[in-house]
Amino acid sequence: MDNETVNTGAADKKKRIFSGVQPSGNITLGNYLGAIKNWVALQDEYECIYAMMDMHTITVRQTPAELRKRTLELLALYIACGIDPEKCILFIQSQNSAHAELGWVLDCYTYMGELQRMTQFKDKSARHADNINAGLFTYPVLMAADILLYQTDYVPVGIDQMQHIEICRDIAQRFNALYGNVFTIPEGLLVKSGAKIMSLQEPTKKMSKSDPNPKAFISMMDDFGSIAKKIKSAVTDSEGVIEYRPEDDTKAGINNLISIMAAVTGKKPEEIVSEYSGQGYGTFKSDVAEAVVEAVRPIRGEYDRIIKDKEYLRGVYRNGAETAHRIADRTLKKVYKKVGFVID
Ligand code: ATP
Ligand code: LTN
Repeated sequence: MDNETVNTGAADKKKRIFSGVQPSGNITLGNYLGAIKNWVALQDEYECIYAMMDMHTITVRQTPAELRKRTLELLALYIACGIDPEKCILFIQSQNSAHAELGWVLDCYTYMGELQRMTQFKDKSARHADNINAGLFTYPVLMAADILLYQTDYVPVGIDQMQHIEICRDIAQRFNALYGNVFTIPEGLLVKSGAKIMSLQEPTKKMSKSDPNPKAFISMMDDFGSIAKKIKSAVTDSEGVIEYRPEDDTKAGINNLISIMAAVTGKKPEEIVSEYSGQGYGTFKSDVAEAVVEAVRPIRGEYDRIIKDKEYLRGVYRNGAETAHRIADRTLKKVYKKVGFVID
């Protein structure tokens, strides 16, 4: 984590963090290492708000009952990973109407040309050519609303989301230039290791929970046997040398396994390389598999316990929505007043 971003503000006022994951599928090891794991470390130092981004999820067609179920599972997983509902605000995006409301206003301050450049839009519209809906196109505007509503200072995300953070900053700066200091300008917060975990089958592509090939990703819900099997059958190269060369695509598979090992053990890639120098891929893969299983095991234990307690989970998200609404409403009122809506 970038230490320069440690709270240096007024002693009594913690800086604010906002982030979220879409309940769009089984949460992957990439989501965990690139995002959720790092949120845990931030909760003592910052005021943290973490949401289940269900409104973003419907930009791609979902089965309603599944979406509802996965939203709760995601909340249980956040808590199982160590996010403490006593310290953080945890809520479901659709339970705070301010997101859609600010999203609409910001739509009117965002240009088509800016949105057309977004990589995620280009990727997803290619993958879902039969459903290129307007929501998929304006996705980054809703994401900007999510962040700006809370006067967020930092947004911890994986590298794939940095383009969305940039457009959020542009929209906020444009709005502030017109109306004065309405929004805090947020910054993305990247982790050093785990910021981009790649597919196990096509290691030049990011590991994605919506990948149609289940061998390409590790789900946090996979049984331990299949986690090990997927890692052992990960695509590598024929060179047979354990070296970390992030700029070399022919080493993408090994680079990725080294990154995964680094992220789960907290070691540096160079340390791992020297530990395994001269050894074959087989031994290394077995050790990576074991390290990943050991990282996932305690989370799964907690998850299995928490997911059964629906009343507890309901208490957490209801409570979270109430607090989130209260904070967001202050920003929304300010925005409505600035653009000329009658607010009393
Ligand atoms: P989808 O496949 O449905 O687009 P996704 O797996 O890309 O989903 P998101 O919900 O878009 O996941 O992302 C949640 C968080 O996880 C974001 O902060 C994102 O940057 C991070 N993340 C997603 N995939 C990876 C990955 N492969 N490596 C590291 N971080 C990732
Ligand atoms: N776009 C993100 C999910 C997301 C998000 C946010 C992350 C929606 N709104 C606000 C951080 C802050 C994704 O696909 N990972």
